[in-house]
Amino acid sequence: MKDKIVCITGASSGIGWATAKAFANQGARLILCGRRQEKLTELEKQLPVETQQLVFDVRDREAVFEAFDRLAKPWKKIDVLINNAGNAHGLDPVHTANIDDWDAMIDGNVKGLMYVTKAVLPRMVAAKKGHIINLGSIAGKEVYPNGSAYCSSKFAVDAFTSGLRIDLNPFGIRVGAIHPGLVETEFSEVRFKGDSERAAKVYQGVEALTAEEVADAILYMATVPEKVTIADLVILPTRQANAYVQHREG
Ligand code: NDP
Ligand code: 8X3
Repeated sequence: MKDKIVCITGASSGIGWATAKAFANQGARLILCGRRQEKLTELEKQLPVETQQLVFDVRDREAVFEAFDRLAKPWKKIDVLINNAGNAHGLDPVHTANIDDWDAMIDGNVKGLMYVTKAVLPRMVAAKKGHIINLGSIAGKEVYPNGSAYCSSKFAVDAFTSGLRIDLNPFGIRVGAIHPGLVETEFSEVRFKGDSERAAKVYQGVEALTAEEVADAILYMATVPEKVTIADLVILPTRQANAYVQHREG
């Protein structure tokens, strides 16, 4: 990873933040993306490597392309793109769900990931080199109650990842996805719109994964020999059997 350019979306929190640290420890140069510039600056101060910040909302198509256009030439040669930005909004049955929540999830988790990929791809294709790692979810493998829209967004990430791997196969560009189960981050705070008590309950008694454990798995995906592609990696807390079965203590 030494001196490789690694671009991480959603670096301002959780899995993205931990992934930035893991790759920085291996000497990668990092492009850190997110909407909260102050968080990206806080992270940058803790990293012993060269970094660039790109502040944009992945849902804003023009902002995405402008941000990558603005990068100085040497930074445009991205070796690894980690499409991590995303969130759940709400946990509701279809008939009572808020349509704005649906828009946020489909526009961010699906279209946003596709826009960023499209912005980064031309140079990878020209160089016949590169690696794209998408953050899916166990929610993109199985549907759980009240999660239809979030699960749909992550099923779409899974499908897009498979399609991308097919399309990029002639160019030797590696494409894979990691699908975590419960990871204790800001994720549930965002899902429940700041209701910390409800968010904390999601992780009670299940020994959820940490963001660092997921980051280590992403680093593994990125550091296997170039002839190897980890196409699909599901990572769960041991107490979680699938998207909707968790053994809770206490
Ligand atoms: P966090 O809420 O801690 O982090 C989400 C990150 O995504 C933040 O950095 C946020 O940055 C960024 N982000 C969200 N929406 C946008 C947007 N519209 N534009 C730009 N950036 C955005 O959650 P996690 O770290 O847990 O989640 C990271 C990824 O992992 C997501 O794709 C999530 O779906 C997935 N995942 C999470 C699991 C979990 O249990 N936590 C399990 C499986 C998958 P900012 O707000 O600064 O823009
Ligand atoms: C996040 C994991 O189970 O809350 O993708 O959907 S879950």
